[in-house]
Amino acid sequence: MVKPPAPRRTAEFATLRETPVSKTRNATKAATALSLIMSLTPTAGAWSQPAGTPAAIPSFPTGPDYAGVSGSPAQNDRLAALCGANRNVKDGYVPKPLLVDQTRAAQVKSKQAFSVEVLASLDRSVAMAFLPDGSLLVSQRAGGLRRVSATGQVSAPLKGTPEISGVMGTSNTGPVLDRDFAKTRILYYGYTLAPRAKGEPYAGRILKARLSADGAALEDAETIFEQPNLAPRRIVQARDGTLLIASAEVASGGPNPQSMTDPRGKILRIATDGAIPKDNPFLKTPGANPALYAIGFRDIQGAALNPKTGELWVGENEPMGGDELNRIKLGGNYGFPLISYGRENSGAMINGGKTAQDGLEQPVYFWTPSIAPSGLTFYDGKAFPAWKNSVFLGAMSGRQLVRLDLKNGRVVGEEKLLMDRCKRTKDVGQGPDGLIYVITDESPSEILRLVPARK
Ligand SMILES: [Ca+2]
Repeated sequence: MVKPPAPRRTAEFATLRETPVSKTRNATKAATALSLIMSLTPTAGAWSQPAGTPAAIPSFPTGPDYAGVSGSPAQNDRLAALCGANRNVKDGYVPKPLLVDQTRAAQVKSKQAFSVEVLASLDRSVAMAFLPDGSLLVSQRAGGLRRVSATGQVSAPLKGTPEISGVMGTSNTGPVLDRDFAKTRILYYGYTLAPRAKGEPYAGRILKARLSADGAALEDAETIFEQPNLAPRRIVQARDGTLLIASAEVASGGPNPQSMTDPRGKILRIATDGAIPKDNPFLKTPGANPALYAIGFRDIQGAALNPKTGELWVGENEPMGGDELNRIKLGGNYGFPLISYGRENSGAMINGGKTAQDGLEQPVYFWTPSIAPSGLTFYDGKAFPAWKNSVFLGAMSGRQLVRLDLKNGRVVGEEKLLMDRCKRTKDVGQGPDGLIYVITDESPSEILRLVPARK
């Protein structure tokens, strides 16, 4: 068995490459958080791989039940002819859910007629924010930000954005506008930095900056938070103003998501100046990283607040199958890699195929085989009445936009949209106009706008 690496010591902070934006007036706060972490016991909560001989990689008969990706075998045959085969659909592994409504909800076809406009095409992009003037601010996978006007004009890259380096393909979050953006023009942006030398870890940073009056540059940029092995995928501002940061695990089967020190496979919570909130859930846990908010994730690539409750919901990629929709509780442990409805990328079972354990949170919903969920949003607009209160998720390998019907916080129906376009989808959001915007995960990316069909 692979022995998990010893938890990283935070002295690695000192070796990080500096970029211009890191010369911050807030360096003191980051240093305070750093020294706090450095004083902690690094082994607390570390997860150990179960002892024993590695099991053989099991095989599962392929198909014909691949409803988890495409909706039905007939649908899949049609899509295979149109888009090419989907590598996930023939996986025959179908784990038994703990709760009956946790997977493969009834496939629905809503009566909502709509058309799709291609608003713009631009270099491969990650995520978007909606600016008050009706334009979009979009982050690019290779780094940088561009504005896209309401009529689809794409700006030059914004000045003042940091250099970034990828971790598992995605190296940055979308820009996230502060709730007072209309007054302050403040936004947040997370990204990873390459290791400075071989053998050293990458680091993740959260940047706070002001969008210039003409929208062409980031100004007054400051690093408010930084940790080694932080891989920020999404940032959401909670109702109380704090920032919730989803950070990915890179290894297929863990082990870092159960570590109480390492930021991999976690949701972290910080104040908008980078300080640690006094009510973070693990402050009294000996040795714990004080920024931790919830633990036990693989790779969250979508996150949004439920507009009715203010709770954070996330979409999570497991290695092979078992992708999850989760509703986040303060201090919750979401189980990876102790429990999972998926398997490692090699096909090996994760922790013997265990899918449930007392004290570990179950997903609201999961997909086996994988759809690779990305951006997530709740819809509460007026443009699509039939979709009110739905959850939308982009899907990368699933090449679709998923819409889920919720009832009392449970999934009661699943609709697969945009499949005929054969595109990976990376982000989905609701514009201030109530329309739905989608970024495809392609080179180039398209920005799609869903518009109700005229009667
Ligand atoms: Ca989980």
